[in-house]
Amino acid sequence: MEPGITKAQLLDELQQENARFEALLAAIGPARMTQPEVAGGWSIKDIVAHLTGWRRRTVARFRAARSGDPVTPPPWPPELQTDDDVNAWIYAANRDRPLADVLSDSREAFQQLVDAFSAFDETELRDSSRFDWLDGERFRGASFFGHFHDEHESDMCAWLEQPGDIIPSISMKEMRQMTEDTLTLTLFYTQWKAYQEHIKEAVAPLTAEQLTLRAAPGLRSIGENVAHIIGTRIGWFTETLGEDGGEAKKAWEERRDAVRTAAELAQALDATWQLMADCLARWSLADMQQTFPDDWEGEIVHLSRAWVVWHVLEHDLHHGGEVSLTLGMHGLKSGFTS
Ligand code: NI
Repeated sequence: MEPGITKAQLLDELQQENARFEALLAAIGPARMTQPEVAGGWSIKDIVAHLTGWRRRTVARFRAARSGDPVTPPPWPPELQTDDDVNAWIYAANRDRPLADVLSDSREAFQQLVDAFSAFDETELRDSSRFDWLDGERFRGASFFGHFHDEHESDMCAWLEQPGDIIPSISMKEMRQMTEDTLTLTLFYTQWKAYQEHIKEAVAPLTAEQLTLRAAPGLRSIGENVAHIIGTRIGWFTETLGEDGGEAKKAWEERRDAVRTAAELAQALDATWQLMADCLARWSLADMQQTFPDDWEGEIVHLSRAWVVWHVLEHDLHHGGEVSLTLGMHGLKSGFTS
């Protein structure tokens, strides 16, 4: 380990590097990970499998350094000598595997790496003679993402920035400069949008009759749940926080008691998402901390913008779950119900 850093710092660096890697994968999204020919004929899934393959060798080496046992041989045949041969083997072994398995392997291998380091104490980590394959080279957290940064990150980012990107995303250069807090928030917001897209896709094809389906007589129907999600977004952002709801609010409130079609609900989900996304992009940390009075069953409470954002997010998830359950109960399968 590099002199001057502690074991805690090393583990922290590893987690930060991994959070950036996961944020990049989240921004690319599963639909695009299996498209071929991103880089030299490989898909994003192939790149992830490639990184996992080599990471497993690293884990095996550190485990052997810990236990004193011989290094567990890698899964590829011992006669493969060059990196190119090994790369071709890893590619072929993973090419036809499901994306979910490849991603879960990647996460498992990262956890194994963290566990392998955690098994050493700080003095051992500083003793480079224990890690003979490193030839005395000192490492830190970022070292274990070096191959990703040097060889694959730019291809993955270029792919992300192609026109037609479904998730408007920040550039990777910006992502690298982010603090951990900002990175986590960006991930939450990006995935919140992905979640609302799932609700929208599940609801858009429904007939008027299907929108009236409910889980039990006293509960909201599918259409009522989605309308409730939309109305709640508008209520908190415009009435409590005083944002100008613009067209999103006007279009919704003009027909306050109307029964909406699936297309109207889908459109209103988009319009209210845009209203919220514009606010989230504009608000500073100080804005997020500013409070607003709200009448809570006769008692005035002071709620921060940050709390309201959390509350609307949880409200989307809560009623989105109800929509998913109701769809499933009535045999309306969609990607959202699984
Ligand atoms: Ni509610």
